[in-house]
Amino acid sequence: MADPIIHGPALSTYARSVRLALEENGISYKLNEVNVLGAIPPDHLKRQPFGKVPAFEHDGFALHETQAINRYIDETFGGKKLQPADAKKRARMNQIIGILDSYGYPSMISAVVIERVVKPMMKAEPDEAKIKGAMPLAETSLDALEGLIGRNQFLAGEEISLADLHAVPIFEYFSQTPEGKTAIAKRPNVAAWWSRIKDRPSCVKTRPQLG
Ligand SMILES: N[C@@H](CCC(=O)N[C@@H](CS)C(=O)NCC(=O)O)C(=O)O
Repeated sequence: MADPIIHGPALSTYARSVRLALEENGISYKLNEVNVLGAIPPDHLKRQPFGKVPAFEHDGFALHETQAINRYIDETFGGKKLQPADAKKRARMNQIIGILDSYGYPSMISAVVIERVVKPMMKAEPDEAKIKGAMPLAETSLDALEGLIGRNQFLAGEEISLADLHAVPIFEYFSQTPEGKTAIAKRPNVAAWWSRIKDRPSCVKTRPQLG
């Protein structure tokens, strides 16, 4: 069986979630560093018609959308299960992934991290109004996670799951902003989860180097 291929840059949060799913199971893979910051390469649009990363390939099977890719990885490769067998726990994991996709990523990454971290790296001024406008949604997302994690070790229970792997790349960048540092520190369950998970071997191995 050939190694799976992830098409996407190492800096991408969503590509990192897929890499984390493979790393957690010790599965080797090839990373094809597609650059999506400028014009999207036409061959990438054939893999991902929305011009996003990642796209994934395994044994001639092509797939995009991180949720679908990570469930495929979990259901195809042997090893540690990253989705709870219990239906209620699995629903909780999927709820958290939905929160991250719909509210967490758009506020914490698309607004706060892009303005506070990425734009200054490109010598551009951050849009303070955009950051301020996004924080209420980021805070609500963190409140939801704070309640759901409760006293669990991981976001969706006592075992690591795809919910954690969806969240780690978002927290990695958000925690580097002053707004993110403060917002995480205000929520003890989320703060404890982040400090427990951030230096896990799969996280260290895939940690992006900014700047
Ligand atoms: N629904 C997609 C979203 C992927 C996504 O938004 N990826 C970001 C990078 S982390 C991207 O491609 N951004 C480039 C852009 O929006 O132009 C998925 O789940 O894979």
